[in-house]
Amino acid sequence: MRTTILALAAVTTFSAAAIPTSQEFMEKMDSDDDGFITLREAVKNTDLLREFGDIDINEDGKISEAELISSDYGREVLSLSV
Ligand SMILES: [Ca+2]
Ligand SMILES: [Ca+2]
Repeated sequence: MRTTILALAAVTTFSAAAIPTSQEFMEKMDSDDDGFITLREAVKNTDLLREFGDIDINEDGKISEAELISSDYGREVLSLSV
């Protein structure tokens, strides 16, 4: 029984550590669901916040999914098979 619980815990940990898709990442960061990550929403993620200026290509103060995908940060963080 104890082995089963440990195995389940291992599986859960593994899936939680899986690399997110850009859509999952946007959903997680985009608190108000407007399709963009604003600076205020990016505060939750220090790495993202640090790269914010580089990711926000058109400098409108928010990150779209397209900007995220085309950024170095996005390529590193997200599992993009395209
Ligand atoms: Ca938003
Ligand atoms: Ca932008």
